[in-house]
Amino acid sequence: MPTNQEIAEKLREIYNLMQLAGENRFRAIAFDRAAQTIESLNNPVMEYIENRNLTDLKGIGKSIAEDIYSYAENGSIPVLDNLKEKVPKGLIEWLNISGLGPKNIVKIHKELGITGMDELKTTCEDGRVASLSGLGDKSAKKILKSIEWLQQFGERCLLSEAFEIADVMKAYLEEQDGVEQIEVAGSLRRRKETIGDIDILVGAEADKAIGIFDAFVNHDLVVEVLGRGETKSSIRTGEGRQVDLRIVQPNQFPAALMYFTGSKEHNVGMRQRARARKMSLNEYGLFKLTKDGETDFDQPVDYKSEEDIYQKLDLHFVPPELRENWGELGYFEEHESMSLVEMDDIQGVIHAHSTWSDGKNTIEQMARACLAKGYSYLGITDHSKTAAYAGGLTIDEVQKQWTEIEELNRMLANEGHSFTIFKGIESDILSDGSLDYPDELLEQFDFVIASIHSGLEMPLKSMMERFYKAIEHPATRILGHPTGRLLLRRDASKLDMNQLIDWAVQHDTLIEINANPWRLDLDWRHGTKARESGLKTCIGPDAHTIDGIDDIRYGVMIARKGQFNKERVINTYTLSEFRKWLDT
Ligand code: DGT
Ligand code: CA
Ligand code: CA
Ligand code: ZN
Repeated sequence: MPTNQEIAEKLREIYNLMQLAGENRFRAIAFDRAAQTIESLNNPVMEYIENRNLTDLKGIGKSIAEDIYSYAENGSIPVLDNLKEKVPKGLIEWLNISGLGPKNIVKIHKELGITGMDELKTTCEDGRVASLSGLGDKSAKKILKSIEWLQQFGERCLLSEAFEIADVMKAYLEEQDGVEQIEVAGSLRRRKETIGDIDILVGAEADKAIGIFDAFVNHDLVVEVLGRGETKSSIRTGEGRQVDLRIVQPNQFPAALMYFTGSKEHNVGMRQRARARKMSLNEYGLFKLTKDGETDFDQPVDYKSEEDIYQKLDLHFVPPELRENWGELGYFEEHESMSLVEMDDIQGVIHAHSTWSDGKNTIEQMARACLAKGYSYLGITDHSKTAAYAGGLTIDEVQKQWTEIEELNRMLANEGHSFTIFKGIESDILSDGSLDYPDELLEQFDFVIASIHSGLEMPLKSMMERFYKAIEHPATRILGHPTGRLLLRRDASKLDMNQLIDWAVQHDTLIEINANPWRLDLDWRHGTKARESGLKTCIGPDAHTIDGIDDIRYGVMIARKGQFNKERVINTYTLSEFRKWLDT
């Protein structure tokens, strides 16, 4: 049974191919709109398919409805199949190149007669792309840079994507006969913001391994088996993600888990510590050394858990998120633990958009969703007026929005909820560093998130001046997604994050951890600096839909990796504590 997501993807594929095939633009856009409608449906699209009433949905006409019925019935859509035959395969990949739209793709393809990514790269380098009318030197350089990005990172995916695949796979493998222990390892267990491949580790007796691997390679997600051995198998999913499954003896599980969790650098440090204590640590376990300094496999050191292994090396347990070689071995030699924020600590949702700007849900829908998810406050932060592309609010609209929020708060209180919607704004930081409304208006918001959305490529010095002005502005409480990066897509702005953290602390401004899986900045790599400076943050989902609120989980993962405890995350405050914080 196709999911909403799957059908939306098919429709979007048609949209992309139509553009490349030079079809009528409005016909193509209709598919994109239909994809959006289905993506944001709150109930399964199958219900509409079964009732044959898809056309009841906004933006879905008779012909697209037929396409969807066809897909649900026989797994194919004639118009899609035709398009696939018409459009050279390589060109579809070009759509991933940011800054290269379908019109130019078709132009380059027709005029230079190329379809491959490498050919495109060469023709960007040798000036052929630049010589085409309407493209030029600058475009060629931009395309080249994007290709380099793609080739460098195309094999990686977002934490969120890997997390969802691993969740499904883990739940499935857990049920298999003989699985005694199971854990996700690798960069995913360490909660890196992007993931190369997904590593899963199982503890099972050797005679159970065949059956478990059989189940693994036959899972629905698998489109290709990359390798199958006695202790390890690898597969690829439809989206091109690789999953490695390793099976070890149950008694080896803790050492193997530590080894395959990494990071490699953390492992190197651990092995050195073992050697210094006349022991040897590897993926099979912890062993004594022989007189000649060789691993003595006949003399294993007893352990039952990762904790035990750390303890044998005179360390306290290092949470997986922190195993990145920033000095964690030194830290956990001295400290018993580091207190880290948890998902259950989060009390409120700060940084959310509504239909007043570019969000897909109304404030009331967002608020009720927050209530249902157990939160006790919501800080609505639509875009400010300069962000016209995102439906930024005029001064007049701000006033109207406030009236709506006050009414909603009264209504929720009357229903007996102890829940508050706060009047926030995500104000653009303009290129000179000023905020987007007059000071008198800014002061009246409950809080202001100041964010940069344009002019992201300024030189370092002017960028820092711009940030300073925004941070020192008395209305600014939070600096939003500070680097402007989009993971795997767009580089961070040039900035001196250490300086930014110092300024933020001096002016009692938070630096957000934006929980949108594409952003996840403040980057965890600044965690030590942030902790030592006492920087505070709030974990903001930057939600544009009800579902987007749940991205908070990824923000919490990054906050933990960035060494944040509960106290330094403002949206762990209770409603009354948060209100108090707003008043300071
Ligand atoms: P990724 O997949 O690129 O996001 O990053 P990881 O860390 O998951 O790397 P991966 O999948 O190549 O290997 C998983 C873990 O296995 C890695 O974090 C540490 C361990 N490991 C793999 N190869 C080596 C190695 O050559 N030396 C050491 N010390 N550890 C290794
Ligand atoms: Ca990996
Ligand atoms: Ca791997
Ligand atoms: Zn923003």
